Amino acid sequence: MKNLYCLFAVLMLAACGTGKQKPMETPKDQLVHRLFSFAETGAIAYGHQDDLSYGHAWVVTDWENDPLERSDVKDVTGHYPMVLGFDLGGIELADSCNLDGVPFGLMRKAALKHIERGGIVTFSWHPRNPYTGGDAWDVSSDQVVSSILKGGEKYGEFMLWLERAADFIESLGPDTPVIFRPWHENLGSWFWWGVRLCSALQYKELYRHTWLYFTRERGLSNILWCYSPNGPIEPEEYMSRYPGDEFVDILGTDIYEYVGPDGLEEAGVRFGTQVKSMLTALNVLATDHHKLMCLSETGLEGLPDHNWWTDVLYPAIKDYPISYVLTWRNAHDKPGHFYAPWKGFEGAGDFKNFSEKEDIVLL
Ligand code: BMA
Repeated sequence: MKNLYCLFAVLMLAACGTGKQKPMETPKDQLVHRLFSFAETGAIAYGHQDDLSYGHAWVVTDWENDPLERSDVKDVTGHYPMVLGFDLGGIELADSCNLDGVPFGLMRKAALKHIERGGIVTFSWHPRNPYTGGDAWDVSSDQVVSSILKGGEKYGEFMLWLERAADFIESLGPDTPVIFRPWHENLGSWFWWGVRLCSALQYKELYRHTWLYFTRERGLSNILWCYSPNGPIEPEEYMSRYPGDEFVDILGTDIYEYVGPDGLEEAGVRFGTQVKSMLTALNVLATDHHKLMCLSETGLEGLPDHNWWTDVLYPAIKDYPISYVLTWRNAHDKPGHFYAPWKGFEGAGDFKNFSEKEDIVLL
């Protein structure tokens, strides 16, 4: 009898204990908390697009046997970028390589390896134009978005495109949290989902439809959704096509530096002002909506300013709680199209100095 009482007491304690325990953190929660902890401690993770698949003058060819240890960022700083970006453009037609020639097999392997090393992975998507058959930049028709929404003539075809993109993310495994950033730079008009190509309602519908399919129909709960219009823009404009709090985890923005006729120095000053004003606005929005924030894409093509990292980028971002900043790709087949230094590049030292700032986090 005594033993039975003991057993009862033990079971009760165990039950109470379980009741008090917090619900288990999902892999998505863990990544959300990790990104918040960067922001809360004033740290900013550094990211680079396509970093493990090619660099300024090299490309992985035999990806199945390659250890994927090469990185322009690592060649210069000794560290991999903390965030690795990839683009799914091409997955919609079941291509074997993406629009920039990265095999999807390599992408999957690199993403998993990077996460295993402790890194974070983000996906953008430049899908073709489902209405005209052109590419993501084909803005010849403003009927594209309406044609793929429910009731539209391309709805069925587009569902297959979503299915293929979801299949790829699903293939990473349910415990692999990733950031997905579809329908980006939507307040410009250079992509078929841009501001002059569809109504605000249609855009929101497109984003929500994508979210609903991935999350509800496919059960992909490992995704952090990033909304990333092009900047700089006013906060009201930023929110004019915001899909809604339920569908977004990270408020991002893409802002590049462009050199105009007034020269490099002015371009840097202009870029700094734009980034600061955009991040000031995003900070208010992110606080109000309880969201993370990031500079989802940025850079100065070809880095003609050899002190860009410490003179321009760092002062522009250092005072804002962005979880990460990602610079665009170093194309191996277009010598001037690079956004991170590589070994031998004259301005590499400044990037190393940037990477060694105590609030900049690499892997
Ligand atoms: C652009 C350029 C293109 C590329 C596209 C998608 O900014 O880098 O060469 O195809 O992004 O990655």
